[in-house]
Amino acid sequence: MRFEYDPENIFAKILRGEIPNKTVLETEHSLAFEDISAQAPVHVLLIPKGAYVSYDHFARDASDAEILDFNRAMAKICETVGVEDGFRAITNARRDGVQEVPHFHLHILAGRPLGRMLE
Ligand code: IU
Repeated sequence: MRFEYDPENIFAKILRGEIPNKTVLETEHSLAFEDISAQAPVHVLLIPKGAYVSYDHFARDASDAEILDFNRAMAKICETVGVEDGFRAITNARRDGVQEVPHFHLHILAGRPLGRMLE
């Protein structure tokens, strides 16, 4: 699989500081911020700072340090935003996954019953 990263995508602009964001957490290799169109009381997007298009791209090409940082950031967010009653973490990829922004991001949703996703 060949991944082509578009440096003009909106999350790349956020990472370059060209567009403001409501930061939840920033680490060496990752950034988390509030989704602009929240689907739940908690709707955080966690992204790597590296130029990865999708989860499979990130999981294949990111360094161990980036992958560890991303996962620890995920745990830190869960500790700080209130997910005692549960949460959903999802990522969309490419056309069939209906990915709108072509920079890998994990949606973290919580704060209300989220319903069944898969039957
Ligand atoms: P998706 O997984 O690529 O389909 O979702 C992209 C998300 O990015 C979506 O939930 C948007 O509300 C969110 N988003 C944002 O937080 N800020 C923006 O400027 C834009 C999209 I454009």
